[in-house]
Amino acid sequence: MSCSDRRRFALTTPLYYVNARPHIGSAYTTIAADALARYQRLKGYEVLSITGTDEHGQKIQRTAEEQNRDPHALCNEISGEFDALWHKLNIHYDRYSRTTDPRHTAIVKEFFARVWDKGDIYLGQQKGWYCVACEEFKEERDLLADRYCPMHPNKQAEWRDEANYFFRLSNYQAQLEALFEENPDFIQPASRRNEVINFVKQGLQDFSISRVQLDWGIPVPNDPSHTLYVWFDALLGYVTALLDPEDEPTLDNALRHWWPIDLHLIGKDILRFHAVYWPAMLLSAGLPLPGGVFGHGFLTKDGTKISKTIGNTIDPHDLIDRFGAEAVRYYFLKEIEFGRDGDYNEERFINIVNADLANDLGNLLNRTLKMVDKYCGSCVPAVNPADLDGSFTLKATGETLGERVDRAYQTLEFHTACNSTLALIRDCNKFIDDRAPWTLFKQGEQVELERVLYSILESVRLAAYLLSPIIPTLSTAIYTQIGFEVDFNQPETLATLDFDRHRTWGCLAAGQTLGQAQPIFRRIEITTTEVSS
Ligand code: ME8
Repeated sequence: MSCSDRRRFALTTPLYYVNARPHIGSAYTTIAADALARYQRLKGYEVLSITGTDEHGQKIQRTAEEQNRDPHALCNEISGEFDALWHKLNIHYDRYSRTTDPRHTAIVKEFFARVWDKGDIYLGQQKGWYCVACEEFKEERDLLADRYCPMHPNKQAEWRDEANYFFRLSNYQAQLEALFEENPDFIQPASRRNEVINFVKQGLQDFSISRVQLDWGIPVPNDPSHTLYVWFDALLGYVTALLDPEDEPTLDNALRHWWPIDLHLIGKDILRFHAVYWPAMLLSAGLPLPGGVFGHGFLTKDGTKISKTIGNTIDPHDLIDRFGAEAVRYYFLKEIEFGRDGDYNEERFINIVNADLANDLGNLLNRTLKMVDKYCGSCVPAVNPADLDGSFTLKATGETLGERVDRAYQTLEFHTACNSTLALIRDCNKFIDDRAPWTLFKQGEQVELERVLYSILESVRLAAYLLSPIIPTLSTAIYTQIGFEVDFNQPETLATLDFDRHRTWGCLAAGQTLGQAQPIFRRIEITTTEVSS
């Protein structure tokens, strides 16, 4: 997804339902959003990263009823659980939007009034099959046998026949088609774009934006016997998030600084809401449209979507407690091509983080620092990278890596960013075997020895820099051991690292005093319970 020219970048995760504790699927989107936000900060962009919770609607009301709980108490508890997980996963968000915030109600009312004044809302009769788990009406032909929902195969759609307010989506058919035509990147990846274009081509139908048998939500401003449909309310949570804490909750205040948002990062399940309904609502209210929507794939377990409603979840706390936040962040971004579905497999998880983080990256750093210490004193060898000829293949690969990884982050190909960087690290391991620094030392080839060790050390540094949006704590450990004073988890300290210099091979300065060599990532030992669980 290309960023606009302004040196500012605002992005959102979905606002997650609070019907159940967060699972690894919610974490997946938020990890990706955090990696992208961190990359933009590394580039010197001012970033606003938004997440939060979607707390109204029938799904939440029913969950509270089933648990015999006050919905407010349920929302507070589960919203707090999401927040706690983001801290544990080392996710830095700037705004946490909760749709039960009274300021949000003010924004929704003002927005509704604009759409009402435009003449895009009318009272009609809604008949159809409703999936409460999706909070969405479904065409009968899209449901499974006995009207079970394909997204939640354990939930049956329910028949509804009631008076609802409708939004005139059909008015926006031509404008949406023009939007997709003129902005081919508006919906990413291309497969999702085609899906949406085909849907719109079939002809857009108005959708209902109120419910009558629902208390838990925002009353329709000019008819409080209706409650606003949860999606109409929830999408506006992105706008409420833009208010500064001291602002009066008005649309003007919310939209003044950060609107339009550059990117909505979502799963493919909620693509239609973001790529069709949302732009139409914004067009109706006369507001500029977001930069784009990226709909990633599903994490599956044994081929079925991992879902709170289905109940086949993987507890992210358990993964983090056993393997650490860095391993979890790395595995999901490296292993699954962003945009495609990916099945979770614990044995593969362990093998990948052991191979990449413990063996290839961690051991390489440790071995290299020990050799530098032994053969060159504890400083970066006095080498001018310009003097390294074509036999230093690491230099040639390293010199193009920054560009390649930049493209990968811009297009949200996190797996490519990881794979390209790890390829350089694997080349380093091979380079050590080929050049055998210990033999160069014995032969008294000090100049060549220093060149070899410099090339490796500089490649590890570059890899740590480029992976810092994904594994910030490991990257900090590597940078510290190479002698920098920086913490990739502290956005303020990033200003001390010039992006163009640090993403370029050859930036390491001769004579820099190295830190203490210490293992950065402990190998995960496979136990039979871990593999079989
Ligand atoms: O849809 N694999 O909330 P939600 C990958 N409240 N990502 C997954 C996933 C999986 N198995 N399961 C969930 C809602 N996700 C609305 C959003 S926005 C204004 C309102 C992620 O809690 C993915 O990002 O059901 C998906 O779109 C989102 O969680 C759905 O979260």
